[in-house]
Amino acid sequence: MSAQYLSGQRRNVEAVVSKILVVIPTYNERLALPVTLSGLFENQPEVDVLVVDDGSPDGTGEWVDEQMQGDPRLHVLHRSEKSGLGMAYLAGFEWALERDYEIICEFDADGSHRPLDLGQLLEVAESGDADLVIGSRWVPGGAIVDWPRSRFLLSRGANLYVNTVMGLGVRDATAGYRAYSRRVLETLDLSDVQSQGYCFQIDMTYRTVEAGFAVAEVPIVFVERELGESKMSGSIISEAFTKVAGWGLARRTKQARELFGRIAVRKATDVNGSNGDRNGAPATHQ
Ligand SMILES: Nc1nc2c(ncn2[C@@H]2O[C@H](COP(=O)(O)OP(=O)(O)OP(=O)(O)O)[C@@H](O)[C@H]2O)c(=O)[nH]1
Ligand SMILES: [Mg+2]
Repeated sequence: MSAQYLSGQRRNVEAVVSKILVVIPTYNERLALPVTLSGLFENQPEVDVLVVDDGSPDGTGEWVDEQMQGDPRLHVLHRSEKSGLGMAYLAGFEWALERDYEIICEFDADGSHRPLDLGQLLEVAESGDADLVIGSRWVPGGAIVDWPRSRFLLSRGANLYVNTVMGLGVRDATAGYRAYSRRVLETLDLSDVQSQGYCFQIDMTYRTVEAGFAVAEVPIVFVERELGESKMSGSIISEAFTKVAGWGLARRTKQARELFGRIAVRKATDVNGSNGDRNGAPATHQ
């Protein structure tokens, strides 16, 4: 199913029934995480948060340990070493699926994702109109604040590349602000996902679309981080470039096969249909 653009309303917390987990991967986010967490709980006090920390040398994980004492909504997964955004999210998803969360969100610690936009994503996720809701920078109403031109071009270029090569019909396939319904994560073979950097987001989008789930994009305002350091690197960019080329080839080949298969069946139906008429027997084909 193709993606659609939806502009959600502020969520009516009174009507909430879903159990929601926001997964936040962290590596050296000791400066940014406190601001992010307080913003999140202020805007959506009923959500739970799981921080997946890869042994941050700056003490992010230990800080979460302390905060958890006074707040049952806050949880942490400590992992021994930095092994990429993708692996951190997969560990978080596994943790969520072992519990009774119905909507599982992705959220960056670095201040780029505004907590006040989460209501829109949850509104659409809870409506059941989509199984994956993406907070999109590249649909009408979406925006980016304070990004240097190089980052703007990288994100825009990456999404144009993904759309041209793979044709997923998603404007912001690299976005890391998301809400998945539980059944997406239960259905996909997560043990097969190997992507590390923001390629993980493209990988998950691809699998979600291919599995036939509905994807919606709601506009968000993305803000450049003010605290801490970016983990973007050349290897993260080249991982995405190479993998997208392979996925694009596989997807286009599959689409071509399906198209030729449909044409072949239609031709066989036409031939057998006229035979069937002549013979007075129903047409069959294998
Ligand atoms: N657990 C874990 N978290 C990570 C890892 N790499 C990045 N993160 C977290 O993933 C989120 C996004 O990472 P960023 O460094 O902001 O990377 P980005 O958003 O792709 O790049 P920028 O736009 O430059 O900020 C942040 O919360 C990071 O702390 C990792 O290897 N392990
Ligand atoms: Mg970031």
